[in-house]
Amino acid sequence: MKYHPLPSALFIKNRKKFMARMKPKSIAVFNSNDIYPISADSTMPFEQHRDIFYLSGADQEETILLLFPDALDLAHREILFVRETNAHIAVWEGEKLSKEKATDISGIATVFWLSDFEKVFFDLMTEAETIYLNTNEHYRQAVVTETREDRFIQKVKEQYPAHQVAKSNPILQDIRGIKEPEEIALMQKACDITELGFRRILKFVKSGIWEYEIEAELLHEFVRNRSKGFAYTPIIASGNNANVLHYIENNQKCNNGELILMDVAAEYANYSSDLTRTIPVNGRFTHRQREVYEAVFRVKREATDMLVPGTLWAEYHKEVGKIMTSELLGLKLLDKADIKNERPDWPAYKKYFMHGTSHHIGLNTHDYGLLKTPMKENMVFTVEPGIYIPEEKMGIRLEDDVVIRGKGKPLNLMGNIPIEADEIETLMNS
Ligand SMILES: [Mn+2]
Repeated sequence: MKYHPLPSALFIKNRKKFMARMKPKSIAVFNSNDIYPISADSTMPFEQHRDIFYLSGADQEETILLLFPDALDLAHREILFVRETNAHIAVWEGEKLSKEKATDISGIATVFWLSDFEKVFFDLMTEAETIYLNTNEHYRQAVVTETREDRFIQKVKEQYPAHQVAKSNPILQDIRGIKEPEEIALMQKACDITELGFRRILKFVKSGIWEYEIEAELLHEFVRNRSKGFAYTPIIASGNNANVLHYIENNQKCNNGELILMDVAAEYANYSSDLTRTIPVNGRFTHRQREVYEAVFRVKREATDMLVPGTLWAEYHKEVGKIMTSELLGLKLLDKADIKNERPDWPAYKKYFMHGTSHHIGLNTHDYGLLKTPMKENMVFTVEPGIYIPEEKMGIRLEDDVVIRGKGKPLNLMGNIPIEADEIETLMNS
């Protein structure tokens, strides 16, 4: 791990919150992700499952967390199972978690080797009535591969048919949606690393540069600041490429007079940041580019102000739609007839702004978090309006990450990252 050690107090708090929501006499189990194969003996870099990480801080493959708040033996209320290391593994793969280290990281006193799991689990299941299974219920999930968690669920259902089952995911969606101060500090760190990358880019971009050269500069800056790299696949889209919302080829030349839309951000300690900036290739916005830029920026500021406790996500999106509609009228992209004839299920503004304005962010870029109940303090959201005009070969999106506060406007974790058109121009020309 490149990141500095994290406070185990965070994971202790997180488990306490989860266990407070469990039914009497119930066990919850959380599995690590698999290491995914490419082919032959090569594998994808390991990415820990965010739920076991959130509850234990264990960032190692094959780790299992078991929670059993009503266990008769106090030592069995929280157990971490880790892969047993040996001299051979130490030589080939390096240091793995020892039992002591696993306790340090997680704050869990009882650590067993993974090979003891079946025996211990069977014994504890005889004391339990309910088993919590961790299915993926994220609103955007589309998983076709079988995860380690899926295999565990199958096995439990076959081997323990008399137990009741319960769902971990709704509890996690709720508690992970509201961030602890330690988590906000880690997200701030991710945003600060992103800022370093963006400032580097402002000095680097000029006519004739290639999109992948920008990607390389960012990765360099992220990794040298202890990030694993991009929090999500970077979008570096010059000119008309910005009108492909998930453009990730990043293989085109940036031409004089075009804009570059960059949806690029660093992770830190598995926490995401999510930034979008749109800058002129040659360091100067044209009159029209600036006009559209200012419109997006105004929508972003007004949307941000609405992110306060009590706001409903769906209503918020409707309000942002209204603000965007008036900006598009101002830009002469829509006229009154377009508004009069719009369909309630597909308002006219969606022709130029077809995606959502905000999503939860945290351990996942599109994070867990309740969306149908009023917003609460310490939820963290992106704010990312955009205007996409294929007929003008231009797309502009601006995005920051903000924390909802108890009173007043949200805290912008990206408040130091240049966004004013004048400041962008000054920095690009200095
Ligand atoms: Mn986003």
